Amino acid sequence: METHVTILKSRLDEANLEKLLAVPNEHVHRFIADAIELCNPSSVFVVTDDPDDINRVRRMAIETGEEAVLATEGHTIHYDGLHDQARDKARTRYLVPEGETLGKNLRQIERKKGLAEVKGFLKNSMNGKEMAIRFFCLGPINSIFSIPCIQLTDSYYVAHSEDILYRSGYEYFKSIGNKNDFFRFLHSASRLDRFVSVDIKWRRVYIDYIDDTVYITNTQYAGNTVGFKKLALRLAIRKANREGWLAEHMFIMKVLGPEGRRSYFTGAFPSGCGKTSTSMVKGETIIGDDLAYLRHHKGEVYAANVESGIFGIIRSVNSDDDPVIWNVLNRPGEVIFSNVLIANGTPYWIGDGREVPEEGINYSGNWFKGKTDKKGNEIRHSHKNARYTIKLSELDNLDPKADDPEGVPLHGIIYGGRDPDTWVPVQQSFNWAHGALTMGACLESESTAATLGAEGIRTYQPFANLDFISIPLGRYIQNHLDFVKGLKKVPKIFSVNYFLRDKEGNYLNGKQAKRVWLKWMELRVHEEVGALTTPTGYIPKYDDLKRLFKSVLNQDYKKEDYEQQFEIEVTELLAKIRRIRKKYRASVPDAPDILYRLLNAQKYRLLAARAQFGDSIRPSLFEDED
Ligand code: SPV
Ligand code: MN
Repeated sequence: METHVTILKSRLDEANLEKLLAVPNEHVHRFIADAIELCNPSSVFVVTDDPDDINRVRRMAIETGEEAVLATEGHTIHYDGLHDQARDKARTRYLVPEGETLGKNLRQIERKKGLAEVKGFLKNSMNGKEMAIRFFCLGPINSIFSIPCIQLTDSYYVAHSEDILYRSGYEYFKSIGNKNDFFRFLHSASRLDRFVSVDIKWRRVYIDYIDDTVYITNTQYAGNTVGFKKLALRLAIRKANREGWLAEHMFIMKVLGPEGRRSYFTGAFPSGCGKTSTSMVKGETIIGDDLAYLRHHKGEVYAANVESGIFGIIRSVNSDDDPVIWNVLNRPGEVIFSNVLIANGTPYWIGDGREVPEEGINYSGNWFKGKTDKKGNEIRHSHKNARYTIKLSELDNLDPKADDPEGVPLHGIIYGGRDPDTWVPVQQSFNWAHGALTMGACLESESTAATLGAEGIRTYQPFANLDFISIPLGRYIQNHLDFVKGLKKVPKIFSVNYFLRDKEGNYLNGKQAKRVWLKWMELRVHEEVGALTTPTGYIPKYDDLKRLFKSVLNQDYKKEDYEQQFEIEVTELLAKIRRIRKKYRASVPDAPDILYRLLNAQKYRLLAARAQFGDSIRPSLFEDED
């Protein structure tokens, strides 16, 4: 008899053993047996798709103390402590075989050394705890998008979050036979104090792409620990690159056109830059808010949501701007709140539009107004990166095709970041390569609280995916360029910028303007509205926006606002090209030549425009597109 089955027999009780052995896959058995030997849990619970098993996961999250029940039925709160509040980029590394490299942009460690280190931390880490075994499917089940995966974890908060966020895949695993092509995640929160990982300095997220396995320890923050989110994305990007498709940090939504026409868009924005709020705007429907797989189907590009839930930033969610989410967060139903303030069983967060209670409990323990940390810095009542975890099925604006195994046909792709001074609010690229390279590959954004480190620093964020790109960046870009070769229909590419500011730092657009930009893009993908040709792309004409502002928002859009918002700032745009080019020259040796050619062409168009019109060019000076 194989040794791994012997190990399973000695460590699982009869009921759990039966559930596990019903998955006829020796690779699954081996992965789990090895992990049990390493982490040494006191018990093992195999979670199937059965509601009884899933209910037990919910109960255990409360029994272990990782979640606490709130006043509203189905609501729970989880805290990550003072120091485990965001993705830890510095301690997330690829395990790279000796002699290989993934280039300067990616953090890496020699594979054998990294495996020894992280397995050292994982050794006996589940002593006295239970290991939960979870099977899921990324993308709709039984579709061209499906990727089976397994997570082993000693955190019932993590296991519970996964239930809300992903499609349960135990039966699916049973159907794939002895396939070895699945992603594996092994997580231990390790030593806890008041249910929070304490040995933060030993926090590790190590990605072994040779075995499609990720090892995670000494952290509980979902962005580090829910393997199917950004860790699976890293593995999926490698798989996509091998197989000729795209794995992206993108929402998917439907925008309604005239006479009920349905147009589907994806949008890539760095964390905390309006991705979720765009996918949720009033009047349209959502398919996903964070991760998309894009594949060829019927000679076109089709997109599917990797997930089935939202792990969303709660800051600034209020009843006026986000009525759909607000309702879900304020009525009975399954919601995990994390790192908000709880007072009298009710959650409060920054920007919720309510008065902040005098005291309560938050991620720092007992909280009161004016509380400071050891360094004397104020501890706000709710963390800036506090989150809510909900199922998409809770939303009133969920698109009927959200779970369609075929995905949805993609009409447009949008790139956006926190950009104070370069990009106009919306523009369309001249073609796929121009969009992928001058918008996707040139995306810059000010840093946010979604990752550890300083906020507000302008960083280069190609495709809003840099944190997760797991192959040399030049290859990733080339894969993008090659992706549409030979297709009958190619999606149009746009950029948006919600964060444009004037010299005094005031935002130039209201929060609702994005609804107008979406409608304009919808008309553009069907070639039903004209545009002006600027050096950086096609921009809307004033009259079209005026009409759309009226019909969508019932607002009178002023010509002077248009002139200011869509001004082409040549000096800033040239500086951006110089910044980006320097970055690519310094750290992306395999960047395709066409990137530099297109950036150069853009530079010369900007210089020619400056020679003719000066440095800040009002949009109406540009001509109609050909
Ligand atoms: C993001 O930060 O981009 C998120 C949340 O979507 S997580 O990646 O899980 O931290
Ligand atoms: Mn994200």
